[in-house]
Amino acid sequence: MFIQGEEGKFADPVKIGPPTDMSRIYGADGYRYDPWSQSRIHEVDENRDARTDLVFWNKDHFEVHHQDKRGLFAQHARNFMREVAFDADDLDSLDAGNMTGKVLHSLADFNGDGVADLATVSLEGKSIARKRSRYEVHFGIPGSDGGTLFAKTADVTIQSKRIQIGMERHDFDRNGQLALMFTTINKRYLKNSLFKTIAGALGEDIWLDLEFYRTEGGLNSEKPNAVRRIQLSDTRRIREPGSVPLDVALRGGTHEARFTQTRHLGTFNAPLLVGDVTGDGLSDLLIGVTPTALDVFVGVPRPALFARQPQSVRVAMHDDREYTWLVDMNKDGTLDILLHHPSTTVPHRVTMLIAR
Ligand SMILES: [Ca+2]
Ligand SMILES: [Ca+2]
Ligand SMILES: [Ca+2]
Ligand SMILES: [Ca+2]
Repeated sequence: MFIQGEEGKFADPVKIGPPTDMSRIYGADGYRYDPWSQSRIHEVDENRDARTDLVFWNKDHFEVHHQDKRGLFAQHARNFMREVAFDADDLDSLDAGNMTGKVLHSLADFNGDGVADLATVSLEGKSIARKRSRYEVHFGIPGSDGGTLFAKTADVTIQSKRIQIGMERHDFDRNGQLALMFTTINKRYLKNSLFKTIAGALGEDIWLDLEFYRTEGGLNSEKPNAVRRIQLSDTRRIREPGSVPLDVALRGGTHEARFTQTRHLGTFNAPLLVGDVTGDGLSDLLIGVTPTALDVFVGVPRPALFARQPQSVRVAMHDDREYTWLVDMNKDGTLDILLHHPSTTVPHRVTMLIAR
């Protein structure tokens, strides 16, 4: 890590984290596949001095590089022990073998008390019928030495009848309180059968649920505050088989091998964007629904997160989340939509939608 100072000079580099497994990083056509996430560095304020520190898991303990007043990170890491048991810190380990285990998901302040918390994800059950997934959050406790401890037992468990294949954090109303977005899949889409193959050939689509949980005043894991659906496969390409193997579902659309896998060549992840495109400070949810339409669920104040009915925007969409971004192109404080349409036959195109 090279930190640039005020005069443009870079400080001495700091080596952080385990060695990056470069074999899992494919060329530049993977916009979303970054070596930084491959190194599994967590950004939290471990010593609670209001400066973000960098933490990583090193085989059997955490190591933290504290940030100093100048914005530089300590050359030497300090160890802190774990109290929470898990098998690995690498999410990729869940999509291999019989796909069971408990993995460190992330360190972040989930309950907004300023102390870092620890989240794990577990998969249990060898067969799809017995498969169960679970996210657990262990709230951080201020340690007597100024550091952070994690409670041994989970404070919050978020379970679903469906299989949770991913979790992202978003601060939807920019009040420092995170909301969690789980992507889940019904088990019936994970089982291949002659019936599913026929249904797939007839165009039955696979759907994912997006389950949103607010965390204000503690994480309520009983029931999501909002659920929206997103289509998994893209019927514009080859017919998909109406089911998807769990390992492919767990890898999602941004993994390194998606261009070389032989099944599920079609777009795995339909466009999904979260950000404020209306300029009211509340994040909106944008989902690509057809090649020519984008559904915009406008953000609303709590307890709901989004308007019930979407506004449909007509636009030649890219069918792949990989090529869509929200960026403020004209610097007016409202996010705009940027689409890259790659092509092997004609020059690449870029489309911009400026939010007004
Ligand atoms: Ca700190
Ligand atoms: Ca916390
Ligand atoms: Ca908004
Ligand atoms: Ca703008």
